[in-house]
Amino acid sequence: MSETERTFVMVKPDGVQRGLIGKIISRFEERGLKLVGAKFIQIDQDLAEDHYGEHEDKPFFDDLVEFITADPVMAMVWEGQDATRQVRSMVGETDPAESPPGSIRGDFGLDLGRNVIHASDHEDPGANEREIDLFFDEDELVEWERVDETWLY
Ligand code: RTP
Ligand code: MG
Repeated sequence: MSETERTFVMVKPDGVQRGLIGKIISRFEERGLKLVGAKFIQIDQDLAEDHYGEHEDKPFFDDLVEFITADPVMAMVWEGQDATRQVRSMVGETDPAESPPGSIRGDFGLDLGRNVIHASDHEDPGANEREIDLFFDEDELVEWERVDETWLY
């Protein structure tokens, strides 16, 4: 059995404005992942620049920061077996046009710059923990047991 881990997920401002928070949360719940942290916030400039720091030299960086700070986001931590990889496979590719139907970006997105959701990169070791630390204090994360866990694992 793979390791249980936590991953960081965020419904971006376009997903919030389009009323997709509930649908997106339902997908992760139904998959069997466990919500252990959530906050509805508006990201400020500093947090945006930290979060997307890996892209600071890219031509799209300023637009990306402007977009992610423009309106509220729903920031969450989800826990489960191999959660980072599982969530990324549910999210799809960076470009919705390359994302298969059935994935979140493939079902809800059309445009690269309006791709509805962020999730920690499973190919970047430690990205999940780094992003969780950036957005959440330890005491904002809740340890609990889902009643169906015995039947998931
Ligand atoms: P995210 O970090 O937002 O979850 O997206 P991702 O891992 O799939 O993609 P990443 O490479 O980390 O890029 C971050 C966001 O920047 C925008 N982007 N624009 N114009 C471009 O070529 C370009 N490339 C990336 C996308 O909105 C992407 O989600
Ligand atoms: Mg990324």
